[in-house]
Amino acid sequence: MKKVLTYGTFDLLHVGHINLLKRAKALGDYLIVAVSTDEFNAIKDKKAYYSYEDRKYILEAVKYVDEVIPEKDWGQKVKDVQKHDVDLFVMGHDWEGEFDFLKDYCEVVYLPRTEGISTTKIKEDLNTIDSK
Ligand code: C2G
Repeated sequence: MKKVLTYGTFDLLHVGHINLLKRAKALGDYLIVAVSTDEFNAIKDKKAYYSYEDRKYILEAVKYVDEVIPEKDWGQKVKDVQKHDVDLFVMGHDWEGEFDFLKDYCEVVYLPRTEGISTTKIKEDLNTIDSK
């Protein structure tokens, strides 16, 4: 069984996230998603609309996702790959090269991002609607 691992905040789940998860799952048999905790988001200087618990619950309902674990810090990836016996690490290409150190432990693939959508854009567009 080929195990795939990816990380992210996955706030306000949108087609860009789904496209990433769909393609990541297609590269293996079992997809683990490490979702940033609210505390780690603060370190990433991100304020998610949904709590960690809600973002985890939503992702667990996505058919491409087999398991959701917490992402608590930048330094856990090697341990996660080893603990979960991961064969392939996948991220969007906005992270190209950032996680190449994992190549000593598993395959590393960066996939093209989905253009025209992001959680930030959703928030900005909604704010614009409200102000009309
Ligand atoms: N993504 C994408 N296309 C978009 C938006 C996001 O492919 N239009 C991908 C990102 O490249 C990432 C994943 O969806 O692989 C999750 O995106 P975010 O929730 O923004 O994750 P991020 O804040 O980049 O956190 O340790 C890694 C970090 O936790 C990554």
